[in-house]
Parts: sequence; C-alpha cells; structure tokens
Amino acid sequence: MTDFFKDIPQISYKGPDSTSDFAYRHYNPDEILDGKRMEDHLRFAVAWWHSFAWPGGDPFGGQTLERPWFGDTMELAKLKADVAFELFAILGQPYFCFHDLDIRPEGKDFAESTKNFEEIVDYIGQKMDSAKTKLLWGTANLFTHRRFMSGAATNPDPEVFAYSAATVKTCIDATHKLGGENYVLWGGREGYETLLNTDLKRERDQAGRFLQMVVEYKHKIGFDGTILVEPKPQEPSKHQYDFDVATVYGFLKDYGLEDEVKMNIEQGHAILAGHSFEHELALAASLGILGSIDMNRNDYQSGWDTDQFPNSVPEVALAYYEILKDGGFTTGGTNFDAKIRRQSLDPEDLVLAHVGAMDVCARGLKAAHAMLEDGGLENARAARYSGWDSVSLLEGSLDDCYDHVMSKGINPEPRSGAQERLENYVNRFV
Ligand code: XUL
Ligand code: CO
Repeated sequence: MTDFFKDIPQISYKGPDSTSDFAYRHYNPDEILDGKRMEDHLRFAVAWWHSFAWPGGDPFGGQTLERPWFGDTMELAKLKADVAFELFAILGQPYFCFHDLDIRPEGKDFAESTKNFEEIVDYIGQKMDSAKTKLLWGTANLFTHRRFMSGAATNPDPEVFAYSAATVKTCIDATHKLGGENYVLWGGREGYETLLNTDLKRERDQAGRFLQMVVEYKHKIGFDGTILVEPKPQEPSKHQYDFDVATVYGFLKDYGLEDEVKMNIEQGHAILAGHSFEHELALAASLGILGSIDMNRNDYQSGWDTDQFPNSVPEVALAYYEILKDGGFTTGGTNFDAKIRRQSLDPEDLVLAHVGAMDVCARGLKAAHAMLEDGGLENARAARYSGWDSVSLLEGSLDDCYDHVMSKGINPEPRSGAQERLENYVNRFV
C-alpha cells in the first residue's frame, strides 16, 4: 500500500439522500435496469493518462500537480501502477484504459521502450490477478514524441510508418495479454497543418493500409476484442483525416473495413466537430458501428478540448438514450477521458471527480432507461413517419412519383415537428 490516498474511504452506494462527499448517490452497481446490472450497463473505466500521467500543464504554464511517481524510471512506473490500482479499489469501477507511454518510461530506442513496456505490462497483469479491475482498452501514444510530429501512419517518412506499426503491434499484444476487450486508435497526428507540403491522397492511403494491417494482425493472433477508431476534427492537427463519425465511416468503406472496425466516440470531440454527442452516437448506431464512448465535456466558452469530467445529467441522458436504444454496450464502455483542473491538487480531487462523474452518468442512464420504457419519444417518432407505412415510393422511380402526385392530386400539408412538446417531455425525466 502507498499512502497517496490515505484517509480516503472506499466509495459505496449510499442513496440519493446521503450528504457525504465520499458516496455514490445514484451509481448503484447492482441495481437492475432492463434485466442488466447498472455496472454492466455503464462499464466505467479510469483513463491512466489523465489520472496518473498528466502533470497539470496548460499552454501557458507547466506542471502544477506533484505526484511521488513522476519521473522516468521503472521503479516510479511501478509506483504509478500501485497508486492506480489503489484508486480502482476506492472507486470500484470495473475497467481502466492506457496508452503505452502512460505506463512505461521511454527508452533510448524502440527495443528499450518495448522492454520497459513488457515489464510493466507483466506487473499490471499481476496486479489484475488480485483486483476486480479489467482492461477496457489499450492504445498506442503516437502523438507526444517529436518523431510523430508529422504524423504516425500518415508520415511522409516510411520509417515513422514502420516505427508506428511496430509500436501498435506491441500495444495490441499487451492488450491481448491483459484480456483487453477493445483496442483503440486515435489518430492524434494523422492530419496536416498546411496543404502546401502535404500529399493528401497518399497520406489517406497510408492511414487506410495501416488500419488494414491492424485488423490483419488482430485476426492473426486471435485477439477477439473490437478495433475502435476515435474521431476528432482537429487538435493537435489542423485538419484531421478522422474528423467525425461520418468521415470515418466513408474511410472505412474505402478500405473495406466497415465490418471490422467500430467507433469510440468522445463527447468533447463531437462538440469540436460541430455536432452534439447524441448526434454522433445516433449516426454510428444507424451505421452499425457504435462501439464505446469517451465520456467528458468541453468548456462551452473556450472552444477547445478541455477534457472535463461530465456534470450535466440532461446531456448524458440523451447520450445513454442512443446507446440503450442501440442495445447497450457489448465490448465497449464509458471511459472517463477526463482530467481534473490544474488547480485541483489534492488526491481527493481525483477521487471526487470520478465519483461525481459516475453519479451523473448513472442518473443519465436511469433517465434514458425510463424514457425508453415510457416510449414517448419512439411513439412520437413512429407517428411522424407513419405516412410511409402505406406507400411504396422508395421502390419506384421519378415517373412513379409523378404519377402518384398527378393521379391523386397530392398537395402536402406541413405538420408541426412538436419540438417544444418533446423537449418538455425529456425534461420530465432528467
Ligand atoms: C485525445 C483523446 C485521446 C484518446 C486516446 O483527445 O481523446 O486521449 O482517447 O488516444
Ligand atoms: Co478520447
């Protein structure tokens, strides 16, 4: 045991009337919704990078957080893992997620970085043997080190492509070894700054082949987790090839991967793309590629990726509504890709950020479930499209539509979309 979280109790469900900071008021893992435990619906994960590796910097200032495990040695990486599993025990969430760089010190070359990585993966594996926490997904950090500044898969230098592919191989191996349920690719540097130096077609083809290689490798080693791509429109690159769900779906179709790869959709990325979170989720669901979510929120004034913990029940309720309507998570889950604010220095801040977020998500899930049970939105939607039940226009032609209008003297009457009534309806539940 380290003493990092000393005096912080294990968090448990105490009910909505509890006034304790260190209690769940809504997240009740064993509560059954639609025949399934709440824990199995939400499948919460802690993100190693924000919770244990992030030093608190912003564009104007460096480290604010002081952590006894900061530093580039194997001993400190193990201390970081010890503290991570202590947080998992306090929260009782079922999953975690990591990048290679979050858990191991960078070596002097690829071989040393890989050796460090494999040793820490084994260390984490041993800790998992006696903990209830499992791996939701692993991923490779192909964006922080300067070698990736011009892209990973989309780099003009083939040696960076190879380095990135070799890194992803080690990360899929580690994810497989730890029983991970998904493998994520977020293309942080897979985009460009200026078209003046960029061969856009070539870079997109490199990214397509890279993803095919990932899928081929998954099948080769028998990894049966889901491969997930995480869309984001910009930051760090000005133009990203994986802008949003629609863009990535077109990309998957181009490279024959639409049945192999699903989406990891992040709230803040959806907002940056000019969409709502529920739009991205509903679109992915309609395309059959909704996989998992990164739950966070952005600041609505600053307009950049602030990765804050969620705290709005109405927002998350609409997100979980789309997820439940799609049948719920299978291999996916709710990863808190969220960080505390840089002034939140204390160990308890890290705990309470997760506690609050888990409660907000639990309330959102309950509201979403109640709306689906009640059926108000689905009935209203069905009624709105019911005219289609009695016509077969989509099997016909322009000529058929012309005859239909002419012969029946059709003169369509506009009907109310009833948005305010539906908004009032949703507010009854959230
Ligand atoms: C960056 C982001 C990443 C991915 C994993 O905005 O969301 O943390 O989730 O690489
Ligand atoms: Co993310």
